[in-house]
Amino acid sequence: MSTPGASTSATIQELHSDSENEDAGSESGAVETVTTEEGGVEVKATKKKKKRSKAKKTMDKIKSALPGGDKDIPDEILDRVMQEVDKLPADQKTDQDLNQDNVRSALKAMNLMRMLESHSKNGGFVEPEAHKKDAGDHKFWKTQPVPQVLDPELEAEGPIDDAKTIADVRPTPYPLPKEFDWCTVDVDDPKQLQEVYDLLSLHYVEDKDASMRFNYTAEFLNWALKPPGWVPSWHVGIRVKTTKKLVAFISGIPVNLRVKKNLVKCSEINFLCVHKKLRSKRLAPVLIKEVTRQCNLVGIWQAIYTVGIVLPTPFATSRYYHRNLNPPKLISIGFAVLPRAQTMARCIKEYAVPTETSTPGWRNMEERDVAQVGVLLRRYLERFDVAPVYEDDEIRHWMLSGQGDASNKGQNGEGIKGNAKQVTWCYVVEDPETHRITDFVSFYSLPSTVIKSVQYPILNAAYTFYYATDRAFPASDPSQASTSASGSSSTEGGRQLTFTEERRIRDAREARLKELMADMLVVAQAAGFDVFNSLTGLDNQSFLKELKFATGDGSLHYYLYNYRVQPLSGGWPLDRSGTSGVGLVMV
Ligand code: MYA
Repeated sequence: MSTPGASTSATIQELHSDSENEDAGSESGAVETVTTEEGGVEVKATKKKKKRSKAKKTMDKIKSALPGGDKDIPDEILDRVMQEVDKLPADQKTDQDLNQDNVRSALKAMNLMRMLESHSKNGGFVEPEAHKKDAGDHKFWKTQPVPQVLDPELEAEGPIDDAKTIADVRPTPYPLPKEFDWCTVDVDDPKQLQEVYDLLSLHYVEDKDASMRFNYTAEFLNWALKPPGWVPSWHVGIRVKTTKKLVAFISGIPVNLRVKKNLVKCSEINFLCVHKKLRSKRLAPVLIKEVTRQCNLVGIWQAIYTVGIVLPTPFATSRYYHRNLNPPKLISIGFAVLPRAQTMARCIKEYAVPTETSTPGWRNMEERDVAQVGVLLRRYLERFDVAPVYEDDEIRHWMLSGQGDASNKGQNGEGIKGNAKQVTWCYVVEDPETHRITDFVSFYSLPSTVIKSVQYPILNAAYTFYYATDRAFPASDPSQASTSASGSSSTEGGRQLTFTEERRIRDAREARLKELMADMLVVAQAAGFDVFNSLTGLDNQSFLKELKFATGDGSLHYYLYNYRVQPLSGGWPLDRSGTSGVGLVMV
């Protein structure tokens, strides 16, 4: 999930709203509680290997050598560390663990560990008022195969539960209170898709003060819920028995996720929503268990999901950033604040972007680009610890199928200029001489309802999606980069890169990303978006500051179900590496 919006002065996070203002139909107050623990999966303790991995030993040594610990990781320190690494005998230098990105990611992950440790001790992490529970207080989550606490010594990465077969799966749905029925929502049926839209548009994620709520459009949902290989039974709904009204929903879609070196077949869980009048009745746990059962029934035992709140236990945390593209509107709706010392005219000037893109070879992505974009993106995402592995048909789906109806251009939705029903905007950079695709960028459109504004009922927000540039790859000649045999960013022809070489690549990648993202802002503003939102995952840190993204207060936490992995960097706190361990974007 994403976040509906935030002023740079107000906290963005998910809200368990008490609001009474939405229509609940006849089901209001009709339920007692749902029994939640039946069929709960027992958590198996993971056996820790006694032997510590080579990487861990290296990190421990580096960490203990750092003056003042690893809280801030200045380049000078990394320089020193990497210079020492460069001096090592050749056989040790080829160790994959000893490159700058790995050293930095490990040090940053230690930061996350510290923050989460402090959360569980004093409830002080990110959203203290909403999350006072210790792991043991999570009546539902403590029964699930998720890490209950952060284990800084974790070495046995992998599935948590013992392996099961489909025969072990409960054959019948979990019981619901007698007023409700399960349903599979057929999102191919426009009427049922509209029902999901209606539920989410009134009851899905809001910001902290309930001033904004996501408004995922029907075309967005149609795109997000039906990637190649989608499983109809993973679109789980709850209806009121008498009226058939849809009052709760959860969805899964398939994704091949690479977690470090392992390929994990997962479901990506999203759009969990319970009608406001049915909150706090333990329907969420039963929805989660039912979608888990549906996944298990087709042999899927792991899942990935993102949530704005802290549950047991995130493996990474990213922060939201916001680039103002329409100061008068954002200030009017309270999303941004006009600094006391600034006039509106100056603010508009401050956030103005050029009217034309400047990258030579920049053009819309088309069907003929799918294969090249696939090669480029797959290789780019290999640089992250956790990332999807998309086949070409998935690239085609995520990048092109969301582009709407190109034969019907004009005003799309609330003033967005684009194709009718356009959800994604995707661009490639084609080398004018070789015609090779050297870069690709994309963003998606996710409006929010501005609940309290009459003048501006909709906030048009663009969100950074996937991108890739061949400047991230090691090659003496960048134009050769994407034909290089090596898939790793830290080796060239099997040779470990020196720190200087790594830094040269990092600088080239950052410079290129700034150019590309600057052009994304140009097309987003020209299309009429009010704000461009970005998380700190992927390499987004590289461009946020320079392109005038402001820090939001919302965080997004990444979770794996039935899979343990060491905590890793979600790109926050920002540092000069410009990168993170998270190569996944969940819409
Ligand atoms: S994140 C978006 C979530 N949606 C919203 O925020 C929309 C607005 N809010 C609501 O609709 C409700 O407040 C929801 C909770 C439905 C969120 N993820 O029924 P309850 C736990 C996981 O009385 P309600 C997204 O879509 C809570 O800690 N658990 O609460 C990804 C407590 O458990 P415990 C959550 O407020 C979803 C229990 O539920 C969340 O009426 C990933 C209380 O239940 C949350 N966002 O309803 C789901 N919020 O006592 C996990 C609360 O233990 C997928 N809770 O603390 C896991 C993988 C499954 C597939 C596996 C396949 C192998």
